[in-house]
Amino acid sequence: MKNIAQDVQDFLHRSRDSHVRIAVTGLSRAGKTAFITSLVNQLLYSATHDNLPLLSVARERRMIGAKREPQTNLMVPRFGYDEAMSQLLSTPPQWPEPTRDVSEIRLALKYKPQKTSKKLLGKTATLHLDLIDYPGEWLLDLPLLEMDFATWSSAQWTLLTGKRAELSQPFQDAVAKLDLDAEVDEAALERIAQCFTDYLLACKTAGLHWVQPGRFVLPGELAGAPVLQFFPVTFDSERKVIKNSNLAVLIARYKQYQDKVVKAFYKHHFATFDRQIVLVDCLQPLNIGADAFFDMRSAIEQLMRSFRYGRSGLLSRLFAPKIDKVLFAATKADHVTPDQHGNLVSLLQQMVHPAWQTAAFDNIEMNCMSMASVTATQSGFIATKAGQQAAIQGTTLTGEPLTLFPGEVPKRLPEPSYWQQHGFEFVSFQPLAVEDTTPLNHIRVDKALEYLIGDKLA
Ligand SMILES: Nc1nc2c(ncn2[C@@H]2O[C@H](COP(=O)(O)OP(=O)(O)OP(=O)(O)O)[C@@H](O)[C@H]2O)c(=O)[nH]1
Ligand SMILES: [Mg+2]
Repeated sequence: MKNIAQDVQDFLHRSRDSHVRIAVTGLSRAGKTAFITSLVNQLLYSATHDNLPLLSVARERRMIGAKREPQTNLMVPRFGYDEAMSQLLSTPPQWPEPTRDVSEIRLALKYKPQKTSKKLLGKTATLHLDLIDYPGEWLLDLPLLEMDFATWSSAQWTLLTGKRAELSQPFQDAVAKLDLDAEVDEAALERIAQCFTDYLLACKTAGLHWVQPGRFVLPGELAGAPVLQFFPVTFDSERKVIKNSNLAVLIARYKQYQDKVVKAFYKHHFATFDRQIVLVDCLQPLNIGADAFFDMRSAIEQLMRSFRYGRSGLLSRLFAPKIDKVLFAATKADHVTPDQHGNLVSLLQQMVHPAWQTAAFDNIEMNCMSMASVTATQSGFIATKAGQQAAIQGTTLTGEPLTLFPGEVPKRLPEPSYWQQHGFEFVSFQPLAVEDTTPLNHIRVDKALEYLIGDKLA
């Protein structure tokens, strides 16, 4: 539990422009952990290296130094920066593990202010920066707060077409045998919830992102708890719910899940953020195929709809965060040649267009860019019969050196013909090796930082 003195101090810091909380949002595997690790790493090196030329405070040599600080919320585990770094620095270099639980990190950035108001307070100033990391799956539960059990159930059943119909067959067979009005059968509910979880896991393996409820696939400390033992059923919302029936218990558990799990997560971690970065990996689904690509687009759209920033938005109604800037970043830009970065940004703009419009309407500043938190390739040119061709070079996860032109990134949402041509080749590479005395290689993390905190370091 945060103590009151700390709360008051946080409040004073925030009001003096010396504290900022950044919500790092993104679906699973979007690159949140890599981004937070790189951001911390880059800032820790920024006073001694020229690694952040696009961040004014660093370019103008006003950065004095950065250090990790004890976080204020003692109930949340510390972000595993050292663990992530030791994986990136190992031989061969490895990517950090997928995130299984929520964690937090706080940095103090000491700098020489330019602003007269800050100068009056002293020759140096400190900005405290809070970041949290969590499994991307948990984010998908936000839209669930706006639906009752009947609405959620029906939305889930509507999804069961095509690939999802096939993957969910065992679940559909199991649920068909359940009598909703009969007295609750806990064991049956547990069994069917497991079938539903297996279906969600199969969706993930097939590259589909819209997987709800998020805790079913990554339960954290709730593994095995009855609050995770519900599933969507088809029923008429007018239907009379018999006390202590299977249906009554499903409804109650869903409600508990909304209140005790989802709402609690957002309340503790998203209630007070000031700025948001939304990380999107457009490339991986482009590689898997149309289903995965449009599934991800719809996941992002639904998510951003719930994040609606204006006063009418769900989060605003629940917790009133004072968000004033949002940055959309296409991650893993080092997977394409630099001439494709422009296309990557236009594709991202198209993907997030609805969210962008809403936010613009509510006067929130927004921007789109492409970035690589930790680069895994080097770009260059190779000679071909047709002349010089842009290419990237890296080491695959199995240790093979590889040079390739991964393909053109479509500027717009791809037409059906795109998928027939198999336009894009996404290969996973090891991160580039660095010494433990130099910062990680990145592309435009400094531009992201300038947008997110540049003004706070003026
Ligand atoms: N080439 C390249 N690959 C990246 C970069 N960032 C992330 N990746 C790849 O994407 C994978 C997922 O990145 P994470 O940072 O773990 O993603 P996450 O959003 O934290 O994922 P969850 O914890 O599962 O929600 C990594 O294991 C890398 O393979 C990047 O900047 N460049
Ligand atoms: Mg992660």
